Amino acid sequence: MLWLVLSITLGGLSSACTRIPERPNIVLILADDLAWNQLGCYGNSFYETPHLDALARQGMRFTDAYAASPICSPTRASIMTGKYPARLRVTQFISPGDYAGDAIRLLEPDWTRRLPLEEETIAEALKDMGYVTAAFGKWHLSQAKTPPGSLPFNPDKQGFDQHFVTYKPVPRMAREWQTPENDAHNVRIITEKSLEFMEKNRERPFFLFVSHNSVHTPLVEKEALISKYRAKPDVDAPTNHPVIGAMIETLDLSVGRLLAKLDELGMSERTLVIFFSDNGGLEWSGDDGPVPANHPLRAGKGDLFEGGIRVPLIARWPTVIAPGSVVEEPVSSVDLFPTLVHVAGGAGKRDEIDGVSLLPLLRGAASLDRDSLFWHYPHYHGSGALPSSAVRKGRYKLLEWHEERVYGLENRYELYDLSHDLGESNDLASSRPEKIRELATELENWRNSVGAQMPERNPAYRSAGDRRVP
Ligand SMILES: [Ca+2]
Repeated sequence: MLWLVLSITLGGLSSACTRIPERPNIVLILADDLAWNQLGCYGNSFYETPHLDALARQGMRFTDAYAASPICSPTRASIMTGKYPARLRVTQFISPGDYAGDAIRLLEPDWTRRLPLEEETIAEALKDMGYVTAAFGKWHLSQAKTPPGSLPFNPDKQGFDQHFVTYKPVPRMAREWQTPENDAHNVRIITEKSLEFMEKNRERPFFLFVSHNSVHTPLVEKEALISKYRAKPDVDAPTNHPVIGAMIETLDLSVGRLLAKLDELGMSERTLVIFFSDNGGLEWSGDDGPVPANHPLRAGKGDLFEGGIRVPLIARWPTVIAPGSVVEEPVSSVDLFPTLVHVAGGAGKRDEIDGVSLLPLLRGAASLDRDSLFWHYPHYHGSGALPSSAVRKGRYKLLEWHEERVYGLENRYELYDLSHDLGESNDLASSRPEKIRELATELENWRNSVGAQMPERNPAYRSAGDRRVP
């Protein structure tokens, strides 16, 4: 109670004297399957994202930000807890069909199909620090994606005072979405609940998690908006998709509405706004097979190549972040938990979690006290991605393929120098054996340290099969 009285007193002082730092409001906006290359501020000239581009101009843009997983649920679990998906054992999206049968080389481990309630979430941590908390939109951390089945593991069981869970639309309703009134990917309802929450909680620090279902498939939007992108001169370029353009514009408009509300309420200065994506873009099919939708990055959602894991990250906090900052230090979704606790006035490092606070970067530091980032995906994915692990250390990135590891095959490792080879096209594995040994050892030590579950040899496996199609 004494603490509460003190904080109310300090809050009163700070509104009278703007020089005293206040605990900021926090708005975390998460896009679904938005690719690194799909925003204007990340170099895209086809998609229109004026509000996100302005957010980057007013704040900080990260060039080397990563999702801790190439798919939805594990990254979301890492955001909530600051822990690697491998440590949580939430390593696959919830829930795919099981890969089994005699054409599959590896059996996947028995992973956890929900975020266990005993894990401390960022909402619980901030709530304990006096924040009011809300989650609106996609959750995807329980086996059932929407109520009533999802209720036992919904956000209200994980520290969120208010919540509203949405899920992507069902494909058979596609015709209905083409009407002007539609809200196919729930962007409007998620946005309106967020605006209302900010309005109602303007007098106290809040943590608002705006978790969109867009731009995940199915690819649908209002016809009028799609037509605008169909009419663009460069619509035939392989990475340009008119429906995704329309979906991204809708998402960007939502961000604009949230930022306008912060301005209207006079809260922009004391609000940290973060925009992030949960994994890379899904590669769609063109006339000649999969389209390199994440170009210049290799592959897409499901893969540990850069296209699957490197994502946009923008942070704006006017009293702390210098406008127009660009940060090249590699950062991960596991860093959001310690960062938000740190900016709220707590400790920047907790022993039990994997991430580190990004507050030094937000304040202008060029780098963090951390050498390496890790990924572990012991699963197959519908995109054709195969079980793999990866480590990034400085300019180098090592990938390890588990089929090759388990069966003692060649080409178990691939090594890339991202400073010269962003597209991961020049494998250095045969020319840099000492680097392979160093990074492979580091990767294996990390897997052991977090108790990573490993895929195992499938005794029923009979066929060499096609390596890319499990
Ligand atoms: Ca996703």
